[in-house]
Amino acid sequence: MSLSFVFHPEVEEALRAHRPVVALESTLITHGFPAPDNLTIAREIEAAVRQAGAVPATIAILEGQITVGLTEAQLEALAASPDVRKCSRRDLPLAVARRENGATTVAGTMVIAHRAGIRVFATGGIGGVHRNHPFDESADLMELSQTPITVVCAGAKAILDLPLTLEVLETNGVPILGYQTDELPAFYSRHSGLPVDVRVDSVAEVVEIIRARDGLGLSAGVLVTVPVPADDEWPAAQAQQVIDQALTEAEQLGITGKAVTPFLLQKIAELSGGRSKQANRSLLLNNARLAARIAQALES
Ligand code: PSU
Ligand code: MN
Repeated sequence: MSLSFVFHPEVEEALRAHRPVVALESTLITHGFPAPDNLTIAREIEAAVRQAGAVPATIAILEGQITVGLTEAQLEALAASPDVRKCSRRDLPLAVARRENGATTVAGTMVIAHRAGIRVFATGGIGGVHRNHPFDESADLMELSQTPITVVCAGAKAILDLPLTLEVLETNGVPILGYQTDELPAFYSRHSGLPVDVRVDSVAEVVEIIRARDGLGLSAGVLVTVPVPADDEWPAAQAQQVIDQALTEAEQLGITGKAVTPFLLQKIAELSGGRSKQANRSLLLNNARLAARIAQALES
């Protein structure tokens, strides 16, 4: 027996009619931003997808029910809920069986979006290999190797070991595209000093690569990395000190496992005095717009 999903009527209709849909994750709402910013930003991301011509489908688990596309009331409830399980692939059956509320990470969102027939997903940053803890490798990287979704992101945060993250993605067979950049963006910052596999300058080029992947019968996702808009960049030189302090505090407090990423995100927000939020919000909206354009081009 396979589990049925609950679809927002607008998402269901768009999928049936082969109109563009963009999947959105929910962990950034529950574990990425504090209330009330989280709700404001979640709404803004959905609006950005719409303005760029696609239907947003925020994915979450509500009292055990896998839900694809949230109503305004569901989004509000999720954003205000203090007790939501952060769901990567391995957490999905736990949240469903126990009738819990769950927020999906990049990996969790990819699993559900793919089964729902959605091909493009916009987020902020993917998880990766943690610095000084090479065995703490986000399940996002494994998921990208096995689920053919196109993930639009701003690279990965410098809280991670970016060179090792690239190595794992290579091993996992995940092509990394730089959208109008030769360099892997580092989330808050436009620069990492590391190369992408290929630079693309248009949506049409992204679509050609997705189609070639499909034509080869490969199962890996495609990672489209987009630098944060220049006006909102938080340059690496300034962010580094805050990032180092957050890492030191996590180490001192003995934070481990799935708590590491949310802890670091919160610490950085606290220490940066709004600077990280400006960059984070800007890159999320930018990624949402590009994802909508890719979804449109794939359906045409
Ligand atoms: N990176 C960010 N913001 C986020 C996350 C990552 O810059 O909100 C979230 C995403 O949902 C991502 C998850 O999939 O954290 C990765 O967690 P972990 O490292 O435990 O796999
Ligand atoms: Mn981890």
